[in-house]
Amino acid sequence: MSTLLSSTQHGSVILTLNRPERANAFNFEMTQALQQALVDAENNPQVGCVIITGSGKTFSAGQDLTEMKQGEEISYNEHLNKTYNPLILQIRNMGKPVIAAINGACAGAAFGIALACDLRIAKSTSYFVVGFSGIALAPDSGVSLFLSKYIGLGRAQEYFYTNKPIPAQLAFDWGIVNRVGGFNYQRLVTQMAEELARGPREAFALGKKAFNKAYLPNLEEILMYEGILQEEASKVEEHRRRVDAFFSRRGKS
Ligand code: T3D
Repeated sequence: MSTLLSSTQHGSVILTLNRPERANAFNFEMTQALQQALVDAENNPQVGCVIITGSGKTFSAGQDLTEMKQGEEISYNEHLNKTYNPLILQIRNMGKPVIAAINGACAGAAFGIALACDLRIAKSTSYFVVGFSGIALAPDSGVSLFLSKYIGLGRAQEYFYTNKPIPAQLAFDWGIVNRVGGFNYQRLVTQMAEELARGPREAFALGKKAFNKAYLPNLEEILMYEGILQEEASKVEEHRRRVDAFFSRRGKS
């Protein structure tokens, strides 16, 4: 079964993260598939809008921790520079609107990906978790920048330190999320995507560049810096201990 499903609907491409048995956590294969799908969407003139969502009950749990458990020798900085950093830049640099359709829990690097999208539409039962501190890591995937921009430095740090969930309604009140839907969630996503897919395409692409320059001029630099800090965090014993604890709590030591 493919780790990323792709379908088209009224000028939009829907990219569905598809590892529901692992809470749609990103392994290397899924990250590469998403990178390629975004290139294809950018190059396809039939596509005016991209939707990223998750299959089953989760949006995504972020990085697949089993890859971290196996890869004792992995350099987190190198890994970030091959995976989430280019992905985040791709989302921001593509000349088409990208909607994150948040169908369930969204944690860690997946939170960064969702925050990098142009809009977020959330199911009322969904929630966000910064996630990193739970396994003794620093924020990456642009979370340090995006989250503090959306909710302010004090709140962003609080939710990083405490790892408390941010429920969809609170995320809406704080401006992280553009729309929250209950029974009408799917319709909100479809209507918004259809509207954005109609364009005006060239103006949308230029407008996105303007917002990037105005609001995120140092995004690339921050992503690189987060990678350097994450490398340091990954070498601290507490990180390995917490990853092991995550799996032993679930009976998978
Ligand atoms: O170098 C680098 O790239 C470093 C970068 C790191 C970036 C990161 O993303 S670090 C943060 C990693 N993510 C987490 O720490 C979050 C861990 N997961 C959770 O906290 C929870 O699962 C959720 C808040 C996401 C809740 O999701 P939910 O309730 O929809 O699912 P669940 O029931 O918790 O999990 C379902 C299964 O997925 C479960 O397996 P089981 O017990 O049914 O066999 C669980 O173990 C598994 N799972 C959940 N998260 C992960 C995972 N497996 C691998 N990796 C995960 N991250």
